Amino acid sequence: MANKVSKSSTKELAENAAAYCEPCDSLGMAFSRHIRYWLSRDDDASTAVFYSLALSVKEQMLEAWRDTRSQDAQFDKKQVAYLSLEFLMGRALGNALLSLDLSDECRQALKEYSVTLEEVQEQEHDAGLGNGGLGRLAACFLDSCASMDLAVTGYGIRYEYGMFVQKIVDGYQQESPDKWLRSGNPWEVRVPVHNVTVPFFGRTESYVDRNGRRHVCWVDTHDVLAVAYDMPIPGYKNQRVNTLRLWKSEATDEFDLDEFNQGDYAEAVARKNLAEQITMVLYPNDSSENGKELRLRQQYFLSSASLQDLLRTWVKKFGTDFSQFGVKNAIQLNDTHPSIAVPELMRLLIDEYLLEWDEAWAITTSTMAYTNHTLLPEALERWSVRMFSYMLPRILDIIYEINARYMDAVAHQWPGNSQKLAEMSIIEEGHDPHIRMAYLAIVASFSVNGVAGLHTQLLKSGLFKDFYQLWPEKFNNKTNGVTPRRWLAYCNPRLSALLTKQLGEGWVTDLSQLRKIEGCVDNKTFVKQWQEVKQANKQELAAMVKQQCGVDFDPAMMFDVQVKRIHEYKRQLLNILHVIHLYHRILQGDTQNMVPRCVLIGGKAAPGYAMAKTIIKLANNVAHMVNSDPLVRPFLRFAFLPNYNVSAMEKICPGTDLSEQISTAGKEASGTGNMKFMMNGALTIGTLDGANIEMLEEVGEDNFFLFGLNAEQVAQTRQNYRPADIVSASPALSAVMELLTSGHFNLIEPGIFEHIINAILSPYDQWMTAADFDDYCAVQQKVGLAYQDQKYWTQMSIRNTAASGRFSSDVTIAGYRDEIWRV
Ligand code: 26Q
Repeated sequence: MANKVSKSSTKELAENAAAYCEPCDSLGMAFSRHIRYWLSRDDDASTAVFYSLALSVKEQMLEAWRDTRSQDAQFDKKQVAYLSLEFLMGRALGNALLSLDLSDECRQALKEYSVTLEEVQEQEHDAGLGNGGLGRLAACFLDSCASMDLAVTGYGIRYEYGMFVQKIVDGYQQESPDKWLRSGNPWEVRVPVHNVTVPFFGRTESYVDRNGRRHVCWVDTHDVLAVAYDMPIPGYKNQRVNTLRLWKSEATDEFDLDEFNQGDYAEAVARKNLAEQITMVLYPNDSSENGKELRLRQQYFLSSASLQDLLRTWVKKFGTDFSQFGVKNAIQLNDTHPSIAVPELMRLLIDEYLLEWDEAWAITTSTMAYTNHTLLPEALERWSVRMFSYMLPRILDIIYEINARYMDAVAHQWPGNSQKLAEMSIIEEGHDPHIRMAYLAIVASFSVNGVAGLHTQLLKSGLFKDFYQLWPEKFNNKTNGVTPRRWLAYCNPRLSALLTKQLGEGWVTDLSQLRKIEGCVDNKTFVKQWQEVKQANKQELAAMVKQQCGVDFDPAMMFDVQVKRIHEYKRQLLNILHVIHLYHRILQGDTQNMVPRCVLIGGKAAPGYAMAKTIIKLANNVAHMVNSDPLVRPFLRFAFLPNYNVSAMEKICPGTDLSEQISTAGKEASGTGNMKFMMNGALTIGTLDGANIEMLEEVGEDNFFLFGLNAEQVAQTRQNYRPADIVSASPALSAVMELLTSGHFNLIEPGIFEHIINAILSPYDQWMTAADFDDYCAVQQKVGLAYQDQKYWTQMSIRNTAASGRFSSDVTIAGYRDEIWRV
C-alpha cells in the first residue's frame, strides 16, 4: 500500500480521491459526517454546528483551491503578492456560502437541528487581524482579486491575538485579549512543506571567492521558523479559490538542539518562547507607534518569509535565472509596514542566489509597488539605525548601499544642494540616526500610489514633493473601494433582494449597474419597498444597540452613526459637541423643527492614546445624561457601541440613515466606511476630505450634506487660529462649552475633561473643531428638515446607492491590475 502511494503522483492521488468521494460530495453529507464527531465532544450544540458547517464548506472548496493553484502555475500567469501586516477578514462562513452559492443547501442541512443559519453564523469569531481601514482594505482587495480571476496571494501574519476586545467599564475603554483561535480555526490549513527560516541578530562577515568577487555572510544568526497557514479566498461564483498565507513563528529544531546539547533545558524552552512571541499579538495602533523592537521583528519576519516563499516557487519553476522575475511577479506593499521587503529581496538575490547588485536592483525595482495610506507626518515609520544594527545587521548594510547609490541620483538632479541630500536621504542623520521607511519604499518601487484623489494630490504637493519632482512617473492614484459582496449582497439581504428583483443579479460583479435604479425614484412602489427595507434594517440595528448598550433606539427616529477608530482628526468630538448642542436646545425648550434622532458612536482607541480614551469617556457620560432625562428622550438618544468590528458593521451600515464623515479636511487619506454606508443607502454628512470628495462628485451636491473648511482653508486658517474668539462669537458653541466646563457631564469625576476643553480652545488645535462647529450644526439642521420629508429623503437614499458603483473594490482592483500590476 505504502509502495502504491509513493508511486502515484499527488495529482493522480487527488483525482482518485475526488472520484472516490463523488457520491458523498454534497454539503449535507459532509455536514452529517462532521456533526457526528463534533456532537460527541462537550461543546454546546451551536458551536458544534458551526464547526461542522465551516469544515464542510471548506471541503467544498478544496478541489477548486487545488485547481486554482495548479492552473496558475501551469499557465505562467503573472503572480501578485499583496504584503500586509494586517488582514481584517471578519467572519468567513457567510461570505463563503455566498461565493459558492451554498446558502440554500446549507439551510436544508440545518433543518433537522432547530437552529437558523443566522444563529450559527453568530458563533464564528471575527478574524480581527487588523486595526481598521488599511486592514479591511486588504480583505476587500482579496475578495475582488479572487472574484475577478486574478492570481493574487495575500501574505500576512497569523496573530495568536488579533485586535483587542473593547469593553466599556464606567464609561472607560477596557482592553482584553482577543482569543480568536481558542476553539480552533476551521478555515486554515497548516502547510509545513512551505516552512522557511528567518534570520535575526548575528553579524556579517565578508570573504573574497576564487574569482575575486566579494561576498557577505550573515552568521551566528538566531533563526526563527515561519510556518505557513493557508486560508481559502473564494471568488464569487467563479470556481477560483485564492490563498491568504499567514505565517506563524516557531522555534527551529536546530535552535532547540543547540541549547539542549548545552544541557540548559529551561533556557531552551524560554528561547522557544522568544521565537513564538513574534506572531503573538497585533499592535493595536492605527497610526504608527514608533520604535517597538517586536514590531520590527514582525515586519521582517513577514517580509522575509514571504519573499523566500516567492523565490523558492520561482526557482522550482525557472531555476536560478531571475531575469524575468519582475515580468512575472509584482509585490504590493500595504503601506511601509512590509517595506523592509526591499532590502530583504536584495539580500536574498545577492547573498543566497549570488546575483550582482545591479541585476538584483533591476529586479527589485521592477517588482515593488508601494501604497501610502496616511498624510499625518507623525505616522510615517522611522526605525533607529541602532536597532537595525544589532537585529538585522546585513539588512542595514544593504540599506546604506541603496541610499548611497540613490543619493548620487539626487545629487545629479540638485547639484551642489547638500540640504536636499539631507532632506531626501533614507537615513535621517543626527545623534540617533533613523531609517525613513517611506523613502526606502519610494526609491525602490516602480509605483507609488495614494488611496483617493485628494490624498494623492497632497502626497505629490506636500509629503513626497521632492520625490514627485524626481520621479513623476511613479506616482498614481487608486481610490479605495469596498467589496459589494460582503458590504451589500451579504450584509443587506433585504436591499439585495430588492435590487436583484429590479436589475437582475449582474450588479454583484458589476456595481455600475446600480445606476439604473436612479430611474426608480418616482416609482411609488419601489420607493415604498425601499423604505420598508430600511425600516426592517433599523429594527435589527436597534435590537443590537439595545442588547449591547441597553439604550432604546426607536426606528421611527433618524439613525445618525459614526463608527471608526477613535482619533482626534476623525473628530468624534465634533459629533459629541453637536449632541450636547441638541441636548441643550431640548432643555431650553427649543425643539421647533427638531427631528428626533438616535446618535450612535463606536470605535476603539489605541491603548496608549490618552486623548482618544477620554473622548470615549465623554461620549459615554454625555450618553448617560441624554438617555436618563425623560424630557430629552422624545428627541434624542445617544449610545456608544462597545467593541466595534467587521461583524458589527455588517449590521450597522444597512440600518443607518445618516453617515458621519467629518474629519478635518486633508487628514483622512480616503475612508472606506463612508463607502459602505453610501452603498447601503445612507446619506452622508461630511467634509471635503478623502474619498468623500469623489462620493460627492458621483452623487451630486443635492444628495450630500457638505460642511466645513476645505483642505486649503484649513491650512490657511491655521496661520492665525483663534478658537476662543470663535467660541465667543457663537452662542451655540458658547452654551456647549459652558455645559462642559461646568462639569455637568462629570459631576462625580471633576476635571476629567480638562484636556478636551483645552484642546478645543487651543490656537494649536490641529483638528480645528471649533472652526467647523457652527457650519456643522447648521447643516445638521438641514439634515433634520430633509428627513422630515420621507419621500424626498428616500429618493436621496436611492440616489446614493445608485451612485456608489464607483466605490466597488472591483473598480479599484481593475486599476491596480491595468496600471500597476499589468497582468
Ligand atoms: C505602524 C507602526 C507600528 C505600529 C502600528 C502601525 C500602524 C498600523 C496600522 C500604522 C497605521 C495603521 C493603519 C492605518 C490605516 O488604517 N489607515 C487608513 O487606511 C485606509 C485604507 O486606505 C484609509 O481609508 C484611511 O483613510 C486611513 O486612515
